[in-house]
Amino acid sequence: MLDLESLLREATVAIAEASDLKSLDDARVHYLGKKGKLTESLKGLGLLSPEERPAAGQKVNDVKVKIQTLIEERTEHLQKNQIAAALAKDTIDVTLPGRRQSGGSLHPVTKVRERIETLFTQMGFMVLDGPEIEDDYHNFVALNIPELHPARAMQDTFYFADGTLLRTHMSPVQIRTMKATKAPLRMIAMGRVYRRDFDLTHTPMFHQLEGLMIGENVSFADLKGMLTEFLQAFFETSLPVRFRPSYFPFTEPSAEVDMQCQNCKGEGCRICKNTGWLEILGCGMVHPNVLKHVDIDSERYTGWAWGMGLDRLAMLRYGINDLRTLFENDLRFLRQF
Ligand code: 2NL
Repeated sequence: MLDLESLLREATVAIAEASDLKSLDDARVHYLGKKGKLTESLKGLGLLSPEERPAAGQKVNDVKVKIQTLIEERTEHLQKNQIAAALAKDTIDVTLPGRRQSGGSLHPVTKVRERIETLFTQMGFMVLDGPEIEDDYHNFVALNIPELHPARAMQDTFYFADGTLLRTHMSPVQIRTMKATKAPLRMIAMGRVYRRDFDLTHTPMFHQLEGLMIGENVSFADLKGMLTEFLQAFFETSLPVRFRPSYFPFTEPSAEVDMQCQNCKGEGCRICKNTGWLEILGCGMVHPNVLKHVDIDSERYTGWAWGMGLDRLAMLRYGINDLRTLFENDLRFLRQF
């Protein structure tokens, strides 16, 4: 019984020194458990006289309650510490932005196509496409391209074993449309075309725009006016444009169109090879032989047509300096549009 005071002191220190819930529970078992020190003291009560027993029992009980209280307080303290430590370790910054789903973007050539579609639709043109696999007639013969023209050679055109080919320009779409709808007609066709050409400035597949207008009294002046309007609308500025005589088998007369280089405003730079001008499209009055092929009366109707590369147009509009970036599908490049 004399040990009770020192037992309480000893327990108080042990409880205060328990650094986690596990060692605190060990201390509880050590003092209050079935084989613990206090339980042993209770057994000692039986050795006392009946008169001494109640007071001694009360003392043991007091010590037990005190130890229990100390353990409860320590438990509460350690639990709070444990929660605080866990919170400090797994901090979540609720002000951080979430992980967003990155949205897709349109390819620069697609953006250019959509822009051109809007501009020409406003001027009453239909927007059409046709097959990428064509035949000799629609790609060459109907366009007045002679049998021995270099474009028809194996080294310039992709041919299939059966004599069909990958269209080399968008003209076959216009041939098919003229045959089907006759005159008058206003249309553009944009799509993939193929040529056996692969270097810094050529890819075997590229995108072309061709346009056509057929009607009574349609003249070269209409061609000049509409193409100038188009280029100025597309580049959103009243840029100077010049027409140079040229030759295509499917137009007569034919012209090539230059626009002022917008990079240097005509001063001369790397992009325009110091000329101040960029060759941007080819055009002309539809050759009577072409009209004959599609059964349009060339005495009653005249028309003009033009063709241009969409990839080059996209490069000029968005300041892209390497054609190949358009076809590599590098997301770091594509995400910028
Ligand atoms: C170029 C420019 C051109 C045409 C394409 C055309 C289409 C028909 C009838 C007459 Cl169906 N012409 N298209 C006309 C002039 C120029 O392309 O630089 N081509 C190599």
